[in-house]
Amino acid sequence: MNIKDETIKADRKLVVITGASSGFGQACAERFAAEGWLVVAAARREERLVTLQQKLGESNCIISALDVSNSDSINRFTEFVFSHAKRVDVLVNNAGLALGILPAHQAELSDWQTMIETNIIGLTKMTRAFLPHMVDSKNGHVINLGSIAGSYPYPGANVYGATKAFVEQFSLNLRADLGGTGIRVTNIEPGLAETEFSQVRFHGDQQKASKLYQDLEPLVAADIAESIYWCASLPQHVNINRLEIMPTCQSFAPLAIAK
Ligand code: NDP
Ligand code: 8X3
Repeated sequence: MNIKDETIKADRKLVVITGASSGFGQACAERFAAEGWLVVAAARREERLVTLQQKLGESNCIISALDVSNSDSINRFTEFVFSHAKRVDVLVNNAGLALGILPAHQAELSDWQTMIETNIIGLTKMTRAFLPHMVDSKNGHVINLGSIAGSYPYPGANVYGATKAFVEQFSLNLRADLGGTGIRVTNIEPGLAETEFSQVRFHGDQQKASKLYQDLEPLVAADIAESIYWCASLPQHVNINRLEIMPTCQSFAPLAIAK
């Protein structure tokens, strides 16, 4: 963590972004910084965060190591943020991943466990850590990264899709609990988007990942960052509950009937 005290105390809108070392998270950091927000960018790969900070400038971007699947790391990170910041305006719970595309009876249990620990438990703990501060300051917006996979089943999505269904319902239930507090909650539900997502899903098989996006126009990280920024920048009395976004080339398949 590298931070000058006066930077974080400055009276600027502050956004905390998890998984800011790549894809949507990195694009969000760039989008919010471009609008004058102070960005706290967190992820496990610190060297990536250093490059991001160099690009955005130290006065616009604070970086911190964070592993959302590790409770101590979440506690250290939360303490760090709130020992310096008066308030957090937006928390973007973006850190997440899919691992594997095998059918349920062949999938790796360890992949399932990592997805659950990251996409469900990590996101839940981050939210629980930040919410009391938001409620106390009567200010805040939790923006979660769900997925179309949380609403629509497809072969191989088994646990990944289920984690995103959790995120969808958790986001709606947060809205119910936070009624009257002024805290906003949004679930962003993107479809096919070209980031490092598929490289991670295919366990580093770059060729397989690139092939998925060949001959089509997927969403790109900047599209999602724009949507997230739009939700955050709407007037305080407007809450986008869910925002489902697909590339135009993606739509729905017929239901499968086995014969
Ligand atoms: P990327 O793989 O490009 O980025 C994922 C980010 O999550 C990285 O910065 C990674 O950082 C971070 N991350 C993963 N595990 C952890 C962890 N344990 N602790 C902290 N950070 C972690 O993928 P995307 O940008 O595409 O994905 C971002 C989110 O969007 C995910 O939740 C994903 O499920 C969701 N999504 C993606 C879609 C797509 O098609 N791309 C569509 C719908 C939703 P590091 O490894 O450095 O920790
Ligand atoms: C990622 C989108 O369609 O690959 O959440 O599951 S999809």
